[in-house]
Amino acid sequence: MGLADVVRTDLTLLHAPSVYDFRKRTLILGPVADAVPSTDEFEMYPVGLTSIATYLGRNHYNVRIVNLAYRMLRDPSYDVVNRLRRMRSTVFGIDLHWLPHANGALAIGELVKRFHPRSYVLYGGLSSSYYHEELVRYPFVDFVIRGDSTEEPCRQLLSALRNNTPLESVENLTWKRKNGEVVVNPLTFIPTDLDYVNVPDYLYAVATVFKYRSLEDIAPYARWLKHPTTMLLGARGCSFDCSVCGGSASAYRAICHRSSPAFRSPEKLIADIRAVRTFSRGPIMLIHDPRIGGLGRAQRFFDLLKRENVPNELIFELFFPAGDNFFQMVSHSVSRWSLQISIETPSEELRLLDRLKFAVPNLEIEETVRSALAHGCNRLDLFFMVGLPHQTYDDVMSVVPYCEQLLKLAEGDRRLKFFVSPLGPFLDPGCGAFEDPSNGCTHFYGSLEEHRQALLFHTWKSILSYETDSMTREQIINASYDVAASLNELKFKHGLIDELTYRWVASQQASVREAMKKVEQALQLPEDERATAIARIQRSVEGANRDTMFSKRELDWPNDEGLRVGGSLLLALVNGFVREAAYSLFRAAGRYDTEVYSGKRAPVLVVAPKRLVREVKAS
Ligand code: B12
Ligand code: SF4
Repeated sequence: MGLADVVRTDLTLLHAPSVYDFRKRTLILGPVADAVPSTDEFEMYPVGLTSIATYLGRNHYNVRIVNLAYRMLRDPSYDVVNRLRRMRSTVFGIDLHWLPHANGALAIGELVKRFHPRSYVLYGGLSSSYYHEELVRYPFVDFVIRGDSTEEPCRQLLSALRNNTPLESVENLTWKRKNGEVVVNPLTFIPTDLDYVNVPDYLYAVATVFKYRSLEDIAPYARWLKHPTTMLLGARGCSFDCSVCGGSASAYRAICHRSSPAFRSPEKLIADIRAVRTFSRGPIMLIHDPRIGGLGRAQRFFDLLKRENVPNELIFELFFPAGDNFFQMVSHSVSRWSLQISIETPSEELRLLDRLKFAVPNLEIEETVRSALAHGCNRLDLFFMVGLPHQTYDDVMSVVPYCEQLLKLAEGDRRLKFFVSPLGPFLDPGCGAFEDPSNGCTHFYGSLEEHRQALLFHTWKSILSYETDSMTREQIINASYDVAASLNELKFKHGLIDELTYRWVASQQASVREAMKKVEQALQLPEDERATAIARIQRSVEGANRDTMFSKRELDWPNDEGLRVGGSLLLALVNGFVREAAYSLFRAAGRYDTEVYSGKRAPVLVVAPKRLVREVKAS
């Protein structure tokens, strides 16, 4: 005990880029990140890293988050190897939550182990949980913690390592004995609700800017400082079962053994909004349809929201139709609000076949749009997807006339925004379409290692992990660019985008098609000429992944007023500072594990994962 305990970092959480050496490789990963705030290196870390850090902090462990992907993107000369070499930590935790990190996350783990052979390397996240047995067999991996809620198992692990107690008692842990034997501890930590921890904990993140003197280590994504959209996590898990989603009800049953979502209570969501307001005037997005936990919960949330008088814009998702009653409730509770609706396809039949959201007649979608706009929705984003099972090229192209029809119904209302993007780069492991080919998809990569290697191909023609019963990979790519070009025209024609945006997207589309052609031609060259030819075209390929379906600026919120530094933020920082000082005293006194989870655990599912997926499908 003493000073060494106070300063030692117990856990360093590292977020890797999608491809480790993306700065050196020619890559056209495809327009896979157009619809999310981050770039195609997926520099956004899982929100749960902040909840792990804050939960462990309350138990007096020192935890630090370092967003390596963001650092590498921001600064082309950022020396990641040197940075890793200089770090000190008992455990290095790496998120492999999204499978597109398979390459970067494994490379970072390998480097960490090389520089710190006596430290432990831990992985976690949905993909890690799916591939835990394969993952733990890599020589540089010591531990995988499975499940959607790992704050308490992480504490148990740090406690076991500190006190040298048996690892068999750490919930959700997959690990190796000294002789290499793999041990899979039961997945028993499945909290029934999400109130035991702050998630996301933005104030933890802000406080650590001062503790570790780095804003860049903790920044969520490249454009965040200019466009600080924040989010509230309504639940872990989902009650829907879309066949292409690795976060569907059946996927959570199989991967996390969760039988129903863990919801965050309305009271906690309001507390989260208060925390965000201390530093941001920007929009706040609630993840998941507020109604999936029942109408009573939604009503309570909106009642509390009304009392808060929140000036920030609130963005809600909808998974099924809503009418006048719902929108009345929303508009009475918050002054500015918007909607995001992913109907994925205008085909009613496909939505039903693929078990998607809005598996209802189009008339109900149109009525939802009408009602939302009539009740003052500030902006309504509609998302469509390319590459769905059973979806033909013509189905994809039908997105454009459908958008035109919606515009006509809404009398050209410019609050309507349309977005289309392909499903990719990978089919989510655990989703119905991945687990069972009768759902209409064939995937080319099954194991984690295959996905890791796939990310090294030069274009998304080979990286894309699947084809469907109705389109090959090449057809999915062509359909993506064709529908995006048509939609760009439509948006310009109806004044939904300005001329600059229209021209920019059109020129990006032309460049990416040209770049794809050049790379494909170079790949046909004899092996000894190939590398030089690829290096030569590297420059023209730069930026080819960006703004090809639409401009990222179209996703920005116009009244995004950015970060603010006011009295309440300063108060929160002082609180954070006092709290950290108190934790240090506890650490110096050797007092750990004082706020152990005492809430409910969901019953453990005992059926083998693959069978479960099939059972859910059959039912
Ligand atoms: C919200 C969300 C987003 C948000 C991101 C929020 C965020 N920063 O976390 C946005 C919209 C930006 C997003 C983007 C993407 N998403 Co998304 N997303 C979701 C969604 C709807 C909810 C996620 C959720 O509930 N998280 C809560 C829990 C599960 O995670 P958590 O609290 O962050 O972390 C806990 C655990 O995961 C674990 N954990 C995580 N990391 C680590 C690390 C260690 C060391 C340990 C021990 C534990 C651990 O412990 C945490 C704390 O308990 C799911 C669908 C669903 N229903 O799950 C899809 C989902 C997770 N997304 C998915 C995908 C594919 C993506 C994209 C790659 C899509 C794309 N091509 O653009 C991008 C990646 C963006 C990036 N990284 O930059 C897939 C992932 C499938 C897979 N296995 O790969 C999902 C399952 C479904 C889907 N297709 O949308 N997503
Ligand atoms: S895509 Fe479907 S299953 Fe996945 S989180 Fe959204 S509603 Fe749930």
